[in-house]
Amino acid sequence: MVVLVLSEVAATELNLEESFTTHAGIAHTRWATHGVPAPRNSHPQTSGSGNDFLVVHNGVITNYEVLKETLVRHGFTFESETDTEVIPKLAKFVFDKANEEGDQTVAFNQVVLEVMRHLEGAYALIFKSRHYPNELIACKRGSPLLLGVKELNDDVCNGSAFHDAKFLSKNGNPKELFLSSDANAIIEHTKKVLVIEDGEVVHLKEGGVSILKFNNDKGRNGDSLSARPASVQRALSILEMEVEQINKGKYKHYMQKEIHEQPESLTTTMRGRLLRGGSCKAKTVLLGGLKDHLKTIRRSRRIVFIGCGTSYNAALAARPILEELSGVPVTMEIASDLLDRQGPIYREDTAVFVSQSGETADTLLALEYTLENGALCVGITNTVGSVIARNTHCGVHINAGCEIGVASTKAYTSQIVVMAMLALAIGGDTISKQERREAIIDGLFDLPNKIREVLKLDQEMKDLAKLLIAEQSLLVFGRGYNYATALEGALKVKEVALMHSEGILAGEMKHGPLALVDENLPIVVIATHDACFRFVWLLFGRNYIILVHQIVWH
Ligand code: UD2
Ligand code: MG
Repeated sequence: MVVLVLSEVAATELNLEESFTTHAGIAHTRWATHGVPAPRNSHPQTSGSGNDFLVVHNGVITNYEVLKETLVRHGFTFESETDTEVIPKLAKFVFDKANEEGDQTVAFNQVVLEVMRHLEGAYALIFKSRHYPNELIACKRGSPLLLGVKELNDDVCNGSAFHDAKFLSKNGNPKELFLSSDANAIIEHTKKVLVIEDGEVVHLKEGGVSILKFNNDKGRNGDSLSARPASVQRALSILEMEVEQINKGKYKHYMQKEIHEQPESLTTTMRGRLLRGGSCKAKTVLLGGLKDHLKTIRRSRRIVFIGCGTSYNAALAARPILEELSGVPVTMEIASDLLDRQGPIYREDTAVFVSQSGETADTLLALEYTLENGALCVGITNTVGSVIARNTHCGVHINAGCEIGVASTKAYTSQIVVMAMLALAIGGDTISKQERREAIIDGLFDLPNKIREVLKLDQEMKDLAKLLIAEQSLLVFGRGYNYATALEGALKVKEVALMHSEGILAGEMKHGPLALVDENLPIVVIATHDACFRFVWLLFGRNYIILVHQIVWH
């Protein structure tokens, strides 16, 4: 939806010839979340004419209306419809106030600390100011932020900590520093990164880095300009991804590439965790991140899956197998709905948080809520170092490799496989279920090959899509294991094809949705040869398209 306001573009009069002597710059590619896509709503946002402070922002400021009112009362005029614009204006307000009070020495990071004290919502921010040339400040709460460091001497950065400018300039090597919300933007420059944590303020100055930790309580009690936030020591970590991973290769879109990566991504997800043959005769599962917690999980009163969208659907797909093998009741929660209801969570519960990015805002809020209620919190994420991975008591990284396509594909199947392995691990080694467990393990080992077979249907799928492209609406039916596939399939059609689509539990067909059905409405039925096949066949017979999707266990 690129409705750029052309007159506004023309009026910006960018001088592409002009050069600057600054060594620090900021930029942003952001979907407009407030206001139309137009230069005035794009980032950086400014404090006003003169550009005293400039800010790029990833996230959403929830109290911007109140802040805006206050700033307007102090004489600021707003030009954009963004939530972000309050931030640079607040920075200018803080800076001017400190200067009026005679504090000529107010440091850039102190201005930002004071600004942060007033912001609510989720954000990763980078600040630039003409009062502090060649300096940048970055800070975050809720949204992800990484610092990449290039060209450090290897023996200096390996596992060692740094906390001030002196450390970085010690080896005398030239270096480049990158700040980004996403590892994909940094990886082509460096693999050495520092994952910035909530409340931290990163100050880049004269080629050095210092990190301060914003102390909430201190801030609340009074003026953080005079409070002394603590300096933080952090170790660099190494990104486990390759530049090739973010190239499209022979594929037209990242999403297509990621769909075709599933045999490999699933193999990586299971590697070292699902074991059979070799020195280990028995077929078994080993989840390093959970082994110390399995006893607690087995003894819990119930297991609650918490997620949103695709991650919720993945949990729904895994629920039957978890119920079957663990004998523990399993309930499902959509993260935002759990919070809206303030649904009961008990100390005896095990809550499993599912999120590809490990940063999903609703899931994160539900995690905070669940931690407060004392349940054991387990994470299932694709991103090492993400907030959910760090804040859960334990968990499993799905190791699906980075996912660039906005609509999740390979992460979905890897999440299901991790949850199937979770079910096997919780189920333990009861003799009565041994045969069933081994069949599931064999099925999982075979899964990458099955997916290779399914992917050969690429052309048939394209032909089918052509048949459906002009339709207004599409129903997707499934029951049993295939219910989740129906929901996820319909979600993908909405997200990617922008067509109305509903995933429906086939058993519910006669209780309402049937009214929609006439000879024109296209219906996709997901029917595998499992215990539910007979019902589906009886219901739909040969009159409808039947896609036999031999994927997971049956
Ligand atoms: C770990 C290493 C892997 C390899 C392997 C060798 C990491 C990230 N993984 O994999 O590189 O050395 O051991 O056996 O170093 N966790 C959470 N919440 C989450 C996800 C994970 O708390 O949402 C914890 C988990 O409990 C564990 C740690 O993070 O303590 C690593 O989890 P993992 O799934 O990567 O563990 P594992 O043993 O497969
Ligand atoms: Mg997503």
